[in-house]
Amino acid sequence: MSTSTYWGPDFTALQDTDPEVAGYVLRELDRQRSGLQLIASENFASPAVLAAQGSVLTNKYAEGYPGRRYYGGCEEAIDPLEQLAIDRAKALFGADHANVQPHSGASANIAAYYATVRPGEKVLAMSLPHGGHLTHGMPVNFSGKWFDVVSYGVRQDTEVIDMDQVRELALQHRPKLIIAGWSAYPRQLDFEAFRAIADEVEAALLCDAAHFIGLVAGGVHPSPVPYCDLITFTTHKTLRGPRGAIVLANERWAKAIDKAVFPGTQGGPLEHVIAAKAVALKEAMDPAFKVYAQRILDDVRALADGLADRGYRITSGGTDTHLLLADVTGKGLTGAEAEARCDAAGIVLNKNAIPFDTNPPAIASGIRAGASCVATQGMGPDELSYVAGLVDRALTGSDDDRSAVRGEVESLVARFPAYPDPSDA
Ligand code: DSN
Repeated sequence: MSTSTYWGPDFTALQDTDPEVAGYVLRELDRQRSGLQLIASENFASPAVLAAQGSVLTNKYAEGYPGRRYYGGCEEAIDPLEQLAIDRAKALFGADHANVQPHSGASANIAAYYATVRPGEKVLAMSLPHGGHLTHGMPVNFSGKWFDVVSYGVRQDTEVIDMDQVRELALQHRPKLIIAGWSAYPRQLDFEAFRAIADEVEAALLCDAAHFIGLVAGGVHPSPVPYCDLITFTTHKTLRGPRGAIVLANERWAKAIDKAVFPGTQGGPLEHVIAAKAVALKEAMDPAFKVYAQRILDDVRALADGLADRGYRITSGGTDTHLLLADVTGKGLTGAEAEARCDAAGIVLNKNAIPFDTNPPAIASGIRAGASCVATQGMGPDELSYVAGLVDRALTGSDDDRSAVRGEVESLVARFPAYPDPSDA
């Protein structure tokens, strides 16, 4: 094995070869460092994760699975590396089986559909306007076009999923696949109840755990693994890894999901990303990750309380995940206006539909905010209580107020830097 410390990626080479691209990388780094990142689906992957992803592993084709490849040259490093990622995923989540090849959450869900249903068959999933994902049956997505999707939602009075409605719809429509999972919902799911309903109608049960899987890894959220046939999740949200996804399966669905990922819906796996997933899984196995996961919950609750104290309606009355949805209409704003005002103050979050929203999705009546990034930076509940005040001033103040808030945001993030420069230490 080479003893050289030179291993390929070289930022100076990038600057020499393509200063424009290098410039955009630095601009984005600067943007991530100088603002408050509250987008619930984002996080800051560690330098170790970034290094694995930016490695020479990108050069290798490896269609197939460890020990069963369609290309030579995989035995030395690629096979044991992918197996390591698989073993870590199984160990971390106590799963029978893991497939670490999906390129994204949507790809993982496509594979899950491919394994469980045929075009035209019935699927029961959460409605997008109530917090579901576009791959859960949105009419302009493959899921809505190719499958007969029936949607369940939240109750209007509680804004919590109505499990009686889920059961009634399942009994009425007899879906082949039921999806438990969401993109914008602040509460935990009742996996046991979903399992009972799936068993009653003999449906496969998929959990789309993309948002909350890091909380599961950190032991602060119930695990879907004992109850669900398939669990898809992205690796870059609360799990804090690279962009990409993993599917877990029970023994019954293991072969079907492997065939569905490759050759069913993907070609060559991205082994550099799989390496970065392996690093993230190792980081999530460290006891420090449990502390991190708890900090996310403490932080988002402080933010929710701070906003509620200032007159914002937090949907469902609070949160027990890493995100909150706040109705901003009580302040005379739409979600789009709120997003733009926060942006002007250096606070990055997104407009979001709230349940039973009367505004169209591109306008929306709410904002979604998550604490994964700020918790990675080491901010705690005290800082998030302060952030609630900054958000309120950004939303309700003047342009001058937003400039002042931007200055305070810069001071705050300077105390909790993302990607601190080791040479500054
Ligand atoms: N688009 C992601 C989110 O922001 O929730 C989910 O894929």
